[in-house]
Parts: sequence; C-alpha cells; structure tokens
Amino acid sequence: MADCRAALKNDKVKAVLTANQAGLRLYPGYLDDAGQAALVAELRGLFAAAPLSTYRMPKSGRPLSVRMSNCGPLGWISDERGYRYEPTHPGTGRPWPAMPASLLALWNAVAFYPHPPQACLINHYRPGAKMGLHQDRDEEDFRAPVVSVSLGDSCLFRIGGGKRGDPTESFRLNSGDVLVLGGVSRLAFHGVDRVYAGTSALLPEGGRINLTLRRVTRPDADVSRPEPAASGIGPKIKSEIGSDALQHRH
Ligand code: MD3
Ligand code: FE
Repeated sequence: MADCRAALKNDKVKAVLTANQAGLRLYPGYLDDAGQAALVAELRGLFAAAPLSTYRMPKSGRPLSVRMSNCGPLGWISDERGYRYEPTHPGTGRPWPAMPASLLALWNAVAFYPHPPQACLINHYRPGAKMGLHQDRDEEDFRAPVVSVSLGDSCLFRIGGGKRGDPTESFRLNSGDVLVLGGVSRLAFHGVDRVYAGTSALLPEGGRINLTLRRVTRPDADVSRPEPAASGIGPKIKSEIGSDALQHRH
C-alpha cells in the first residue's frame, strides 16, 4: 500500500489517498469563519421551511441517528419503502427549498462537472450520532462527483474502496473542510465513526452538519426520459445490508 500512496499539497488542495480512493480531493478549511457562519445562517432559514427529519431504514424501520433535510430540486429520503430521491419534503409535502447560490458557486469551483447539482442532502449529527460504512449509489450517474461540506464539530471520517472488505483509511473532517469525491472514490465505501463534541463553536447547540451536493439524473436523459411511473426517481436497488453494530443508510 505504501507504494500507491500519494500526498499532494499546494495552496488549496491536500489529498492523501490510495488507488482505491483516486479522485478524492480534500480542501482543508476551504470556508473561512465568515463563510461558515453565512452558510449556517442560510441553513437556519432552510430548516424552518424543511425541518430536519428522522428517516427510517427500509425493511427494518430502524431510525437513523443522523437527522436529515435537503435543498435543491430533489432530496434524498429513506423510509420503510426504500431509499430514493423525491421532489418534496415527506413531512410538509412542499418542494425542497432552493439550493443557496453559495452552494452552486462552490460546486462550480470544485466539481469540474458541466451541470449543476440537483440535490443537497443535509445531515445533522447530534452527539453520539454516526453513519455506518455505505456506498452512495441511489444516483443514476456516477460520473458526477459528490461534493461534501463539513460544519461544526469535527468527525472521524472513514473511506475504503469499491468493495466492503477493502482496506479503509480514516481522517478528520473539520468545520469548513470541503471534500470532493470523484473518479473511483465516487463509489468508495465510507462512513462517519464518531463526532468529537466541543471541537467547534460554530453551532451553539453543538454537533455537526454535513452537506453533500449531488447530481441525480443523467444530464442527457433530463429532457427525453419518460415520466416516472410512480413517485420517486428511477429504480433503487440496494445491495448492501447494514450490520447491527453501526447504522447504515445504503
Ligand atoms: C465518498 N455523508 O451523506 S461526507 C452521505 O459526513 C455521507 O455526513 C457523510 O456519507 C457525512 O452519504 C460523509 C463525505 C462523503 C460524502 C459522499 C460520498 C464521502 C463520500 C460519496 C461517495 C464516496
Ligand atoms: Fe455517503
């Protein structure tokens, strides 16, 4: 493994990766204090319109410890019927709030992808919340990266390869960090093992917020694809079963 490790560093980007995680880019402290505070202020307004919800795992109905909301045309949800993207908030029935311009600008700056994001999943971790190792594969197009923004308390993030058993590496994500998951890292297993309480003063109530900007549909299919038969966007096939030790979303 030592042979295939590469450490890259310049003013903006720092990445420590193995071949399993090629395409991953970490921008430590991409957002400064003012940028983080401005984003949190936008999120407060957003939560008033689209409250954070406790989603349930398909089949088991077990609640996730992370609470979630979304903005943008589509939002990721989970309930007994499965994981999927929906155009409306499951509680209010209203469309998700618009994606803030600052997030569109962030995507344009770091994604290197010629179409805008369609969904921003907002994860809120209270102390003790975590997210088990999973893949993000409810999207139709894996050519677009996922762009993640961390706010509030630091966490221990873990990422492996395209198979559940592949070796993993862990590093901290701190408030203001931006992580871009492109290339083969787009389908890497990943999760959040723990949140370190008291490591940031950004959120007075404590905890951690993570935003993930995502492309959901294939750009070339946007116009021509037929209407979905029922609610939800496309078939959602789950391949992984969560272990009991950790909570799994995918
Ligand atoms: C690697 N969120 O929302 S962010 C998720 O911190 C999710 O809330 C975690 O995993 C969080 O699905 C991790 C970093 C991240 C986001 C998306 C990825 C890593 C990823 C997609 C593919 C591979
Ligand atoms: Fe994920």
